[in-house]
Amino acid sequence: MSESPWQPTACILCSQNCGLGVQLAEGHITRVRGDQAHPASAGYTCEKAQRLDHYQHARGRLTSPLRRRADGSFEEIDWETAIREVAAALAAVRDRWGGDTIFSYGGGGQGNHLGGTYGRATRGALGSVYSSNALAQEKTGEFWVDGQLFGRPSCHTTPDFEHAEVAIFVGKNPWQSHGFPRARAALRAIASDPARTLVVIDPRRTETADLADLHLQVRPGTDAWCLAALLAALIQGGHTRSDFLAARTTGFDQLVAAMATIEVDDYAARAGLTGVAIRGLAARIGGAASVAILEDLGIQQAPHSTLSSYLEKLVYLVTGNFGRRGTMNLHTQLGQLIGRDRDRTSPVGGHRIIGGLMPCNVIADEILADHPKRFRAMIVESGNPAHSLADSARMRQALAALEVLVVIDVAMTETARLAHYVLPASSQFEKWEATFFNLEFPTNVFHLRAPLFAPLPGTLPEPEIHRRLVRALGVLPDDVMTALRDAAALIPTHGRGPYAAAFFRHVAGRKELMLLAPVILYETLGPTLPDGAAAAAVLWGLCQQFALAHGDSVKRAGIEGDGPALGDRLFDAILAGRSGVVFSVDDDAATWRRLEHADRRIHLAVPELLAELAGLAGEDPAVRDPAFPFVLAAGERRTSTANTIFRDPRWRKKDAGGALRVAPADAARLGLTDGGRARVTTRAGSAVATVEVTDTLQPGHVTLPNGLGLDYPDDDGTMRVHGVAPNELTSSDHRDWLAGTPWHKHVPARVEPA
Ligand SMILES: Nc1nc2c(c(=O)[nH]1)N[C@H]1C(S)=C(S)[C@@H](COP(=O)(O)OP(=O)(O)OC[C@H]3O[C@@H](n4cnc5c(=O)[nH]c(N)nc54)[C@H](O)[C@@H]3O)O[C@H]1N2
Ligand SMILES: Nc1nc2c(c(=O)[nH]1)N[C@H]1C(S)=C(S)[C@@H](COP(=O)(O)OP(=O)(O)OC[C@H]3O[C@@H](n4cnc5c(=O)[nH]c(N)nc54)[C@H](O)[C@@H]3O)O[C@H]1N2
Ligand code: SF4
Ligand SMILES: [Mo]
Repeated sequence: MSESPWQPTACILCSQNCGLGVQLAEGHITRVRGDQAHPASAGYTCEKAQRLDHYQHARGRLTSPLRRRADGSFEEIDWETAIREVAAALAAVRDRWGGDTIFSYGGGGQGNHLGGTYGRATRGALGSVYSSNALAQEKTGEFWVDGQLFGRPSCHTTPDFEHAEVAIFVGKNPWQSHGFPRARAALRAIASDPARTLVVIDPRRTETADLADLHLQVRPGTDAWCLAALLAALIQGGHTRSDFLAARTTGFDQLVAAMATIEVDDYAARAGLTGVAIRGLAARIGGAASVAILEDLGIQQAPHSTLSSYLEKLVYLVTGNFGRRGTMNLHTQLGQLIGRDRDRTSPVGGHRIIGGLMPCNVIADEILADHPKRFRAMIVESGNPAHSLADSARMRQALAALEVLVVIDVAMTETARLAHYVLPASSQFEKWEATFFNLEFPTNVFHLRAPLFAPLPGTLPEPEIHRRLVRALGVLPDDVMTALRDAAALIPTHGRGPYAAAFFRHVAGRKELMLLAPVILYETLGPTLPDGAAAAAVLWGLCQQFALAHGDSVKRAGIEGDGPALGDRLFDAILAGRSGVVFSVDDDAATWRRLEHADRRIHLAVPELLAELAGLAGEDPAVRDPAFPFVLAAGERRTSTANTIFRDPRWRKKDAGGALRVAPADAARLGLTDGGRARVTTRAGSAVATVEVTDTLQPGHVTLPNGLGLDYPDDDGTMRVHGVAPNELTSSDHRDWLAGTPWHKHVPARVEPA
């Protein structure tokens, strides 16, 4: 086998998208290393990237559009038929029930967001207005809090762990899950520096906790008490920054009043901690020159989730750890991951829609309700809601009740099996791809990846799928397309100036056309782009918008030009920079300019959450239903998990079956042994898993990994399910009252030998 030269690409397994160099042979990715030229990851990778060929070369890749027959089986159809029928079926739902009854889900996973931008054009052509994705089962509570504090849910903060004196992780295990650049290297650097402090708040002694200077081993689900105690200790101990609070915030008095009655020792005890430990942490934070904090699923998917996000943010805000190096900042974004709009509500249940995202836990209700505006059709792209959303049984029932379900995926997923039409996508290494996980400050990086392989025969990249759907829906105005094509023809001789002028004249400002803009750009500008990079055309529009809004940040990144020329140069740099490019370098004051409240201040008091906070006094988090005495964390990140991006179970070197982790005392009491089998039962379901006995867990706490329970063909072609699908065990009503986010980390459960 002769291998190709090293080629630049990126890892698609988590939001870091580390730059990679890969070698290829006979359609396989044979060697993988970190790409030193990538401006953010700079050669860093974790062990999982070595296994990427299991994604590229999985068995059971889809190679033809499929149509479901009346008996539930699928037949292969050609692309022309598929596009014509899908467009007609969706248009029929639009005409009969309204475009707002066509719901869309997904649009990208950990490594692929380019396709999702084109999906917006299909939605625009259909008048579809409701959508969601995985962010609405983890991050929308945090986004809502950001909206209250900073002005809009899209005001997203990023921690500067590279420079922070104190780094705090709340319900986050970055050793395994990463979540910021070069995570393990950054953690080691903090841990080995005596002047810096690594703090972990987690019920489990995680790999990150093992490195930490301070591990607050909270009782599962009690972070609201822990963080309230910490905040009270900061305020009562005089560790707040009054100059910062006076100059930059409003509402601090209301916080002080809300905190006045909180007994630090009492709240700490309810969280399984001591007042001494909480006060010690408060003093360390108060005395630090800089503190950065990252929260994740451990609080976002546990009781009082939105309140916990709020309290976590108040910890850094009341101590003035915001808007400076080593603290928290508001970063630039080349493409918005979420909508900028303030809240709307869902059509049936009136549930809060945050950042444009429908709460995932109510999607089934919004389909199954007897209501004129229930969702009748759904487009799912690069997401597997029948597996990844709460209460799989009910989700399957809802998906089966749709008049039209269209799934765009690389594999025959649990969701695709319920579809009327399945459209096979080219893999993420067979097309131009990129993500909008560009979340860093002050230096922010975007990476456009070139394809490594030709598309698998029978598959199409999403931009082409959406172009064909939009065409079949007949919404592109001929005169506009002709004008733009004529202007594009001048690009070789006149540059993109005339094209930009034509685009601004014919498309910009016309709402119905702006919705279709990705496909308009793809069809007209796309063919002029080098190396067949037509799918990058949508980025031209984003670069223009970005340069207009953040011209100084673009220039600081070393890109020159003025007006539309600056956006053009940025676009050219992205097209040329195969290892990723710095597109934005912020100045120190940038965070303050990004505050979206009219008074440019941070609004500390959030009445809804202060009311919830007051309720903590009367709640005893230790109370459990005797029928379900355990807390099951359903979906832990491990070295052997990567969402459902790998369907091939052979990628797992360790923990192949996805063990149920159990504390030694519980194992002894229940007669469970390491490697034995246990049954775990919740209100929603029951499953049997292999047991791993581990002293990293507290008694009463058990965990299962995320991403397992997928089926995959054996050597002889028989389908076999590997491990437990966590959402067979979760319930959709077990969720946050405000954001609707699920409490997957806190599922009441019973465990017994099997
Ligand atoms: N290896 C790997 N990495 C991944 C992924 C993957 O599948 N595999 N997925 C990616 C994705 S999509 C995401 S969203 C991130 C998620 O990344 P994380 O949020 O770090 O992942 P989890 O392991 O789900 O949960 C984090 C921690 O929460 C703790 N926890 C559980 N209950 C509680 C609680 O009540 N309170 C507190 N304070 N902590 C609690 C758990 O012990 C765990 O250590 O990971 C990303 N990275
Ligand atoms: N119980 C429980 N449930 C959870 C979690 C948990 O901790 N516990 N974690 C949650 C979290 S944080 C997340 S982010 C979600 C993740 O779950 P999902 O949002 O469902 O996303 P992924 O598992 O990343 O996989 C998405 C799909 O993309 C497909 N795919 C891969 N490449 C391409 C491509 O190029 N084009 C197309 N069209 N499709 C492609 C894959 O085959 C897969 O079906 O799961 C959530 N579900
Ligand atoms: S899984 Fe995440 S941290 Fe590991 S190599 Fe891939 S992108 Fe980087
Ligand atoms: Mo996630």
